[in-house]
Amino acid sequence: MSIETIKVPDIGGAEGVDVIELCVAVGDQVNVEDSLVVLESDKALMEVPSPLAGKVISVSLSEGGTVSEGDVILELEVVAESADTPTPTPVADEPVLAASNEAPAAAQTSLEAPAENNNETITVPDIGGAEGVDVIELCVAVGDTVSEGDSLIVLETDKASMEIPSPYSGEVLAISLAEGDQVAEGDTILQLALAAGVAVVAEKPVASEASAAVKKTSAVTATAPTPPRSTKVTQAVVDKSKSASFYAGPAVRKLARELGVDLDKVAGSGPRGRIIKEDVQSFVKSALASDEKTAGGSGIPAVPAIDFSKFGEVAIEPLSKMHKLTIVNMQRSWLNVPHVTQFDEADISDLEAFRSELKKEAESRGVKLTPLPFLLKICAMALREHPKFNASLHADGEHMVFKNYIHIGMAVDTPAGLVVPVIRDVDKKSLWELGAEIAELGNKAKKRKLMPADMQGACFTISSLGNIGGSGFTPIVNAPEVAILGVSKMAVQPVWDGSEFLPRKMLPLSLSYDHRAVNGADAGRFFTFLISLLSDVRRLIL
Ligand code: CAO
Repeated sequence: MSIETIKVPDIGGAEGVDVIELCVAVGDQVNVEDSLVVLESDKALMEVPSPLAGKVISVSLSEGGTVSEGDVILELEVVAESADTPTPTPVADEPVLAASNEAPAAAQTSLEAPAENNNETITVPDIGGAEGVDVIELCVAVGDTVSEGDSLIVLETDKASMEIPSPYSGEVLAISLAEGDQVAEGDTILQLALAAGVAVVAEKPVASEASAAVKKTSAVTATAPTPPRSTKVTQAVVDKSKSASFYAGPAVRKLARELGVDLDKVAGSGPRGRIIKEDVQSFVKSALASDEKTAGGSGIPAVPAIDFSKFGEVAIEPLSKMHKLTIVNMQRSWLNVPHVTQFDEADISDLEAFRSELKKEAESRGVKLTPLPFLLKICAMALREHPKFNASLHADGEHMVFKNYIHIGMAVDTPAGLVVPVIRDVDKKSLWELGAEIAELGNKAKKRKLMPADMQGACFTISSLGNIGGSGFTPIVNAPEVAILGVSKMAVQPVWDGSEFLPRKMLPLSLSYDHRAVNGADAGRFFTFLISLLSDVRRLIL
């Protein structure tokens, strides 16, 4: 058995030729003429065939790198017969470096002075005596620059997943392991060209140096000094199985971080369910495909795209920015908030009588006193009385935020779309002030003069369709608020007072709430309180 170094053959004098494909990996058995690597120059694509049959024990190139004639491609462990077999040797002008345990002298010549070329062989540190431990991930490739502490490989036993960190900074020259290999303490991981100024700590060499060398039968491992088995290395081994609910190596975690993928959601297809890069890539692809197929990317089947012109004449017009924003807001609230809507009617006959009495005074003040200022005032009282409605679920999902201010949003339909200006400190304002502010904000909304600050900070919203019509609707909660009051058109209705039917002005109301934040009983109490105030506005002064 001998170790043969396979080099880049004569490639017509081209230099800096791209390595576009590595056709073999450590551990692969190759036959004569099997392609080892595919190179691409400006002019040609070249497959470099193997001149010998054998087992790949290290690969010195990586995809994306560049090479020239004479650069080392890999090392082959060649059985004696095969080595003796005359082979076409287009691979190297110079004699292939042959080395074996039986004849290490030649190899020693080139490797005996590590201090000069400053290369180090990095081996598997103390892994608690475990043997036959799976290499589940190679975290580096030939040509990579690593810093001390960077993960080189990830090992996995029945009990733990361990990252093996680099004891030194430097450049990876050759890798002696492949994913799927099994290793034990002392086995060679890779060759590192130490970074300038990095000194090898002169500690006790790994005890199993000789056996590791024999196992790999590599000229390099047979003669190069083994790295110090420092305590640091041993302690730096990280048990990943305890820190995550998934198995994934650092390279995969890095990729996931870059793509914003939550690895908890990715199914691993590697050994023992380990997540590999391809799993992350497939996850992203399917997420993108799902986003394309669904309006909100929430796994909801898409509304089919229909060519309506097949059925008759159509006009296609662009959506306004405001409309697009409304789409986003509505969908977000509708999909996030489990809605419940309760319906009731308030007898506002007395309120309407009072409002009618105030009409002249309102005119003299230049204020239009519609039912809305009363509704605002009464909602403010109800919110103060029922703090669960003047609250929001905290974004952390662990807390409720109770607000000690009462700002109420008021839905306003405008030609450009729906907007919700906010009236601040409703509880502290008079009906006249509220009436004036409703008119002012309503006008600003219709003239598109609202500033972002005018539409922020609401605790609750009123959506009134009272001047338009309808006997009831289910308003959508303006999340993160937890409730919204829908106001429909007041109508005179016969109401039984115990002895006769009386014509009463009944106002249909609907209260939608976020059932995560508010339960039905809370909503019932809030709604009843609200209705009682609307039915008897004298209570406003209590
Ligand atoms: N039932 C019957 N009549 C009602 C009513 C109700 N629930 N609410 C208001 N009205 C009456 C008012 O009293 C007024 O009548 P008068 O002119 O005879 O006094 C008339 O309807 C028009 O009121 P208004 O709309 O001018 O005033 P408002 O205070 O009720 O509302 C504002 C102000 C800015 C909210 C309103 O102009 C507006 O834009 N409404 C549209 C609301 C909307 O688009 N909602 C859609 C929400 S979609 O989620």
